Amino acid sequence: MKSWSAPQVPSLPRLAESLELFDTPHSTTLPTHSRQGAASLYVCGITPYDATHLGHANTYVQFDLLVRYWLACGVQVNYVQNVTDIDDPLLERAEATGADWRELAEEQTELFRQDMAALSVIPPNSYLGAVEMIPAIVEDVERLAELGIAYRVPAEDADGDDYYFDIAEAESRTDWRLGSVGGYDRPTMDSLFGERGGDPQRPGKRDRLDPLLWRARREGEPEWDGGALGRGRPGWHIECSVIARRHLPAPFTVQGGGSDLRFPHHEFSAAHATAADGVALAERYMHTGMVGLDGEKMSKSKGNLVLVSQLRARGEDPQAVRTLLLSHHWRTDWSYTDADLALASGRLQRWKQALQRAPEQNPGESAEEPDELQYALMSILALDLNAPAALDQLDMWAEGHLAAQTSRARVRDVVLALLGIDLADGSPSSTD
Ligand code: 5CA
Ligand code: ZN
Repeated sequence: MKSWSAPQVPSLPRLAESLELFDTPHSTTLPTHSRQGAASLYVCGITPYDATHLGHANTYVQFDLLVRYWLACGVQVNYVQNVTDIDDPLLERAEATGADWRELAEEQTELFRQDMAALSVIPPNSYLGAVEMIPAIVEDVERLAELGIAYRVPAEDADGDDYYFDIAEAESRTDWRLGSVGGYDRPTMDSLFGERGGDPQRPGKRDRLDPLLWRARREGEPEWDGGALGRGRPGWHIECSVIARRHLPAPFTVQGGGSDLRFPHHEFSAAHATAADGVALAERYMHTGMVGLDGEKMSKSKGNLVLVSQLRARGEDPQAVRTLLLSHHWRTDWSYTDADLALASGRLQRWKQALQRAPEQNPGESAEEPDELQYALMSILALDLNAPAALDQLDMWAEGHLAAQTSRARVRDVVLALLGIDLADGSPSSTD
């Protein structure tokens, strides 16, 4: 599937990689290395039944910082993202609005691409829809069934059987344990499963948390050839498990998404991978904080949304939106207010004005040597991608306390490459 247009990313003098990231399974910050100069990242993409809200935008902008940090260290990044272009919420929304589910998905995915491009998010190297990956998903579910880690559950309203993942069997045969990725205890998982797309009450399951792998054909639902499984459509966790492993070397460096994906989604994507291949899915699992509105998590199902496309339509500068997002640490939950966006916008203007005052030339500057600002920003980002502290450094620079001699062009390149914020772009203050 086509992704979106890449923003300009200036190349900077290289600095050695020394990254530490907070890893959900270990519940602590751990050194995270590329392997032979290559890092691999999978971030769970959108379910395209509604437009990109600030919560989604925050997740992708925060992972964009990781990509930018690696690139600045000369690491080769292989980034994969999916689009859940077939799943219950998409079909339910299409049904409720009388739309064709494919058109709804394509329309919303296109809007997402535009929002990501406007926010200067570097596109993934591979952008893949669940639908185009169904043959590979079928292969994996067939394999799990052959291994005896998937089992059939008869469905009254279908011709064939549904397939479920057997948690107990996977635990007895692999290193994976329920809770080992998301870090939740059983009572918490019991209470989250139903809220997050699971079907704990489904009769015939061996464990009420066993997740769906393949849903047999139902009247009125889209269906695909499932080989030995019979016609139907894929479950959710197997989608990301397969897309990631078909396009990245497992275990890949980082699996990412919002904290709502700690359980069940990332728990079971990892479990499916270990059960199918005997290899862990990823080395690190990063979960971004939830963005809310009026004290509640922003979600398509609740409808309390601030859409990126609406902010753009009302003339807000996407760079100010990006500044607002980066003023929060990637792991923090926070709530949107218009007042905070206005503050971010003012901050951006002050940086743009400071850029105009920066010296045109710095005789001491070399193309191979990082300057003081790049050192400062990269050492802060190396410690768990602390964007708010990086923005504080920019405030210090704008007030003349840091890297005052760094040339205008170098400051622009450093800030643009590392933070994706263009201080020379269409600045009203640059003309006054
Ligand atoms: N398609 C699946 C992942 S495979 C999905 O969760 N889609 S989504 O459209 O609901 O969310 C897209 C991404 O945004 C996910 O990584 C999700 O964790 C993240 N996300 C969703 N809501 C929020 C929020 N309120 N704040 C921050 N991130 C969010
Ligand atoms: Zn996913």
